[in-house]
Amino acid sequence: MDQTQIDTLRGKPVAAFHHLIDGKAVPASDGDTMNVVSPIDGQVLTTVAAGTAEDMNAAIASARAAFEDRRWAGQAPAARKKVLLKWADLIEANALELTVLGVRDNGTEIGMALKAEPGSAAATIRYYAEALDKIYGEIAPTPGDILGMIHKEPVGVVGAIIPWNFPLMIGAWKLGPALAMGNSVVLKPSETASLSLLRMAELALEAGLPPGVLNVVTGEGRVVGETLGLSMDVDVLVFTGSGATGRRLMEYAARSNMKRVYLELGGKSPNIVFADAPNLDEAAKVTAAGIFRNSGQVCVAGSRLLVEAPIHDEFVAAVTKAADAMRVGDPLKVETQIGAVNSETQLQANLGFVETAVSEGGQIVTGGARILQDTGGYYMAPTIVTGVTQKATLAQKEVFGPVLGVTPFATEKEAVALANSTVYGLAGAAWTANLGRAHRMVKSVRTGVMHINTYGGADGTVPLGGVGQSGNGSDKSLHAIDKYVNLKTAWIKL
Ligand code: TXE
Repeated sequence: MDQTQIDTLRGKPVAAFHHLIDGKAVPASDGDTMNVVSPIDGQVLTTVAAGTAEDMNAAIASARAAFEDRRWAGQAPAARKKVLLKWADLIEANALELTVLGVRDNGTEIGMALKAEPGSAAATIRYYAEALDKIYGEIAPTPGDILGMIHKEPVGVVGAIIPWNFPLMIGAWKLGPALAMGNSVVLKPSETASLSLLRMAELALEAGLPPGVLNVVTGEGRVVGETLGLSMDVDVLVFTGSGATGRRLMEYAARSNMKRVYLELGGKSPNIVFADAPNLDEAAKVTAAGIFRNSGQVCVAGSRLLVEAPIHDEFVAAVTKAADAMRVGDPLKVETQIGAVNSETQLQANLGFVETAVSEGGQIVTGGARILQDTGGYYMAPTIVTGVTQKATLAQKEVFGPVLGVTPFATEKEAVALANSTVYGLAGAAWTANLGRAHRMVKSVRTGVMHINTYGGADGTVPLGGVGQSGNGSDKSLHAIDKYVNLKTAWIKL
């Protein structure tokens, strides 16, 4: 990463963005716009269209028309592959521009953003592009003079609603398999992170994706998101975000056409450290990174540290040292390790969680406060709270901020019971040199993703999904494709 190049890009004014509907940049039907406030300094960066229900319906109609006339689904798989591969190349070629635009919008530190955003989006789109002509139907072993065939068909119009923490990466997790399978998509990015996604969608058109196959509508969730959720013309809804919104999407589906709904929701992921962990220093550093990078705004963040009692004090001291050494600040400086919190609202929510934790008996070991207020931006010190009981709010509710709660345990059985004591089940980790225990933890901790002696793993070849109230269905890997196809049985009399 070259700081001079980054500084040049950050100095550029950002023109107003419109929706992308039917291959064209379109303002809101009533001309309304929303300010985009940069979390770096609290200043207005530009505007996006404040979408109306009418705008969303126009986008859905465009996607429906594109699907019905088969302008994309009807192309040969090799042709679709070529377009998607070109799109991935364009994302890579414009990676720094996309990253700086995205960071100015959402505040993620640039080192992480460059890899996790365009880097991962390009890899994801390429992965599904390469897969698309290797996925086809089956001939069933049906008896006698009748042949049973199973076709895999695109579902139709996919509605995708995504959050602000990693718009390109999470957007690509939905767009890659949906478009590879021949669907049309209407995507609604978050109010507080639309810009880089809109730019990435423009690149899809440049790569040759036919107009109408991918539409992006910006605006309030309660307006355009709700219209998408309630539409009779949307066949599948895919979502990453909060449990409250996920629940609403299920209601919308029930109240409209019973569209399929796939949710990737929050987590309260346990990071369990046993006294026999192979390298406690390494575990401490990875633990700190596993909760504090991107200011804790990571769905799989290891936000609950469960430590075996005899090493509690020593390990907390090591994690505190690692946390205090992380550089918080301007996310567009290459040396920054923790950027800005996405919005003032989120920052206030984070501080509220810390206050509650203290009122419930927790002790702040480090952090706990807003910092760098003179920048006008939204920054929070990495925060560690000890003495968090199993029933405490900090042990039960997702903060989505740089706040780590610590709880000691005495036995493996207790560790598992604590780990499984929330409504969530997204990710978790266990640190141990005992092979049998490692396998037992993978089996007994109720999550979609489990790490042993590490935290995080970004490869697209494995699924990411949760159990319990962390969601259903998975993003990533070939398994994600199932969400975007219908199985159709054909009986042929021979
Ligand atoms: O989420 P929302 P927000 C959690 C995290 C965070 C909290 C709130 O705890 O603090 O959620 O974040 C759209 N119909 N996570 O407010 O509201 C909205 O416009 C249709 C965890 O950003 O769920 C945005 O595009 N759509 C999570 C998207 O939903 C609606 C990542 C997500 O916003 C809608 C994000 C409605 N009625 C938040 N209301 C993770 N674990 O990865 C909102 N939206």
